[in-house]
Amino acid sequence: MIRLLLPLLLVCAFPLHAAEPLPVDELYRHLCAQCHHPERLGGMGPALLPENLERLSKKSAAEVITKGRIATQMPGFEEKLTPEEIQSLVNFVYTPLPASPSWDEATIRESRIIHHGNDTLPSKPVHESDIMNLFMVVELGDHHVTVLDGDRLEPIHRFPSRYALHGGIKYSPDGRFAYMASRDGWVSRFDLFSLQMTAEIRVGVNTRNVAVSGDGRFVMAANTLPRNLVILDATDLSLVKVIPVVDGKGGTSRPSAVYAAPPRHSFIVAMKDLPEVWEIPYSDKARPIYTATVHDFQPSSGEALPVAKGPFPVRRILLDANLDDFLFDQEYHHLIGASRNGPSGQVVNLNVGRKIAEIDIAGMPHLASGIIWPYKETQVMATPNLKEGEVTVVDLKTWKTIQRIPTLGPGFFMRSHENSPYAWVDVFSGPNKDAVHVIDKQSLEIVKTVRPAPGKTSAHVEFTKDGRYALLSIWEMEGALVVYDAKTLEEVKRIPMKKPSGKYNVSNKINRSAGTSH
Ligand code: DHE
Repeated sequence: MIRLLLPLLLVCAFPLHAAEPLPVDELYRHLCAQCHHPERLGGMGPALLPENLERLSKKSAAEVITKGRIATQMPGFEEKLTPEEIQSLVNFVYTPLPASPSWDEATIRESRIIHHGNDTLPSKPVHESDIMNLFMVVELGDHHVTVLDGDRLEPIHRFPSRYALHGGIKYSPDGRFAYMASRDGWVSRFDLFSLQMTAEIRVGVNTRNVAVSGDGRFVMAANTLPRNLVILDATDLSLVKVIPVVDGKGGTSRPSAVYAAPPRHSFIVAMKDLPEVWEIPYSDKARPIYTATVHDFQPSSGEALPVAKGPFPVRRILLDANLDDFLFDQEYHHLIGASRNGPSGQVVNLNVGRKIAEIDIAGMPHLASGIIWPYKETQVMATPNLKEGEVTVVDLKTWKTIQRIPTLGPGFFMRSHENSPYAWVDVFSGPNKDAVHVIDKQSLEIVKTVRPAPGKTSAHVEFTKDGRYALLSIWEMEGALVVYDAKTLEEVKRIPMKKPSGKYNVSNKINRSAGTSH
């Protein structure tokens, strides 16, 4: 109780508009440090560092300090602070720390919270819903997650999440447990049988995303602060290993993201600041794949280094360029990546450990959102573009760009399903942010553009398990999920939500549907 009341007690104890303006670090120490940590590394409240606040404008930060944040312990300070003091606090929290903060193994271990031990969990679901057709929907507006039944298209549960979840929610291979990461380093494990959080751990100060191994034994988190990879035991989130991201020559890097590559029995990590891709096997079954004979590569300057020894050995694949964004072909033989500002994309054959082709996808493709489908005699990959109004379609046999589909503006997310003839892509920014295009996967043409809430951002589609319905977010505080019949493209219903962002269907995720993110 005291913990919950603390922010209010601190505000009450602070004098109304002090006669002498206090220096900003004093203001911070009196009003913020208790919840946000004396070094701004986060505590009950989120970390207040530029890296963690990237998604919050300074104007919105000033509003939060002034009015508080609904449904959290953050009080408003408008009666205590002048607008100038509020602005000085905003500037303070957007100033980088003089030295990179440390978040060592002991700190990680100490942060772990067991909410419900595995021995207390039920052996059957406490609800009637089909686990395989559940969605977890992230509601960024008030930092909650809704569990939605994809058959009845109704929410069955809603719970508070850590501040600012980012990246897809990942599931254990049987679909029972969900793993989610917040931008400020919390990894949480949620049980879809009992609908409760089982464990949480803070793995770093700023985290990019998490991946779950194909055998369900490990979770890997990619951290940008500190720059490392953290391996957790998936059953209780206990710490297994920390791997610093270093190149042996004094270079370090932020990981772009980590993904599991289940057919390879490994995790794959690309780097933002080093021209390298790392493959980290989580099982002894992984090794033979590296030596498989592959005939489709040409020599490049890249060179695969020998696999290091020890648990979770790191195999470093050297490239010509850093990769900000990437995805895999369905077999996980190839990684398709690009630098956000690079002139083209590159294809890395993971078996031989080399770049084998360049592809013409200039203009900031958002490859993490790329999807794949069969097309004529081949397979194609299609990606939205963060800078240009274009969906780029690439043949996965020849690595040639076969179509550029003009859209009404830059797009963020793209989705389809094996049972749907259509791919959906949003127009995330610009004057047409309310538009979502529906593309025919064979003619490669836009066949319909929906605008479910004129003037409001509409983005991120995901399908039900059978591909019958497509669920789309109205990305607004008083937003909604809009459910479309995926065949007729007509609206079926709306479910009110607080700024819903990503939604993740258990079956599509664990079966690695070619139409969704993995
Ligand atoms: Fe994301 C996924 C990177 C900004 C919402 N985003 C991802 C992934 C990466 C990534 C690498 C895949 C990780 C995974 O799913 O495990 N995102 C980046 C960026 O580099 C970028 C442009 C800048 C940044 O600040 O990190 C960025 N992302 C955003 C946003 O501004 C969005 C719209 C709102 C937010 O939450 O911050 C946003 N990103 C998302 C969502 C996913 C995501 C909803 C999961 C998509 C999915 O369907 O899997």
